[in-house]
Amino acid sequence: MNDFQIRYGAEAAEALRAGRPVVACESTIVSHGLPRPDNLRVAREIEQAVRDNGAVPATIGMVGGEVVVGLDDAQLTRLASTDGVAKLSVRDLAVAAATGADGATTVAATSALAAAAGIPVFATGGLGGVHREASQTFDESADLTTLARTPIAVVCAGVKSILDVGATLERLETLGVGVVGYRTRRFPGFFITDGGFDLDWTVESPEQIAAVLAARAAHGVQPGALVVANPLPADEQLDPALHDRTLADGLARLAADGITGKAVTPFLLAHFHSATEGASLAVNVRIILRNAALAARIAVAAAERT
Ligand code: PSU
Ligand code: MN
Repeated sequence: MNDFQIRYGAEAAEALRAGRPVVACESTIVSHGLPRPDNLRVAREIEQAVRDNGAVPATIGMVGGEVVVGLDDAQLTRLASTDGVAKLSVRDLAVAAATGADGATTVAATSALAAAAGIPVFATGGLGGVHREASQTFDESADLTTLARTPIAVVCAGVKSILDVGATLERLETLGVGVVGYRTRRFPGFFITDGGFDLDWTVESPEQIAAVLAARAAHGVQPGALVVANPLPADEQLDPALHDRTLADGLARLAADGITGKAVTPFLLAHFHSATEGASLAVNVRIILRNAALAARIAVAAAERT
């Protein structure tokens, strides 16, 4: 636990001090990835899923310029319900702090802050990655380069199919980020169970993942993250035909509206949620809750080893 310019929620601070299992949770999925008012309910359900599986949740965000690890309910409500909450990657944290901003942290910023706070496991929905047409736009999420230098396990359902999944996997390899499938050898595509690519490694249990984390730390040669890819069961995924139609339409609108940069991911997610009349939202929520539960079980297994 590090207290340099980080405010801790009471419960998270107590659990970290006592060496009890803690799971970091992300705020950008709440403020920019899910529509109101479902987002606040889901944020609370994520925390409950962590608790139900034996760990303490610490949702991370920025309130009035202060980084908070373990947002309380009033702070969570503020980030979920007010306009003008910034989307903060790592590079934004210092500027946002100095200007007293409210902000939600992306996978990149949440991982970096969680690792600084001594939290070994982080639950999210899907990673950012290499966008389609990145060879022209250079749009690759800072999630990837941050994970290359951040020692944390990130439980996710792969990367969204709105991205270039193959290119993202190649970049994770280049950057030295570990990737394992949880009980699968196929890399999931977020809304869909199978993102279309094989994985080299599969792990079978939270205990085995905790053993991977322990070996990584013991070797001391890999500075980066472990991505734990946890697919939705096939019967819970978004209908692949509906998915493909919605994606094609969303990409066309993106081009027509000239949306670029950090607005791309929120735009495409909002398009999915409205175009599928909530079907993608229900799938998105299932994904996050399943990831929160698995992350908690990994945190429990990791705490039992020490
Ligand atoms: N995946 C989701 N919902 C999200 C995001 C990812 O299912 O809201 C967010 C995460 O915070 C991720 C960010 O870090 O999108 C990536 O944005 P960008 O592509 O601008 O780096
Ligand atoms: Mn981007």
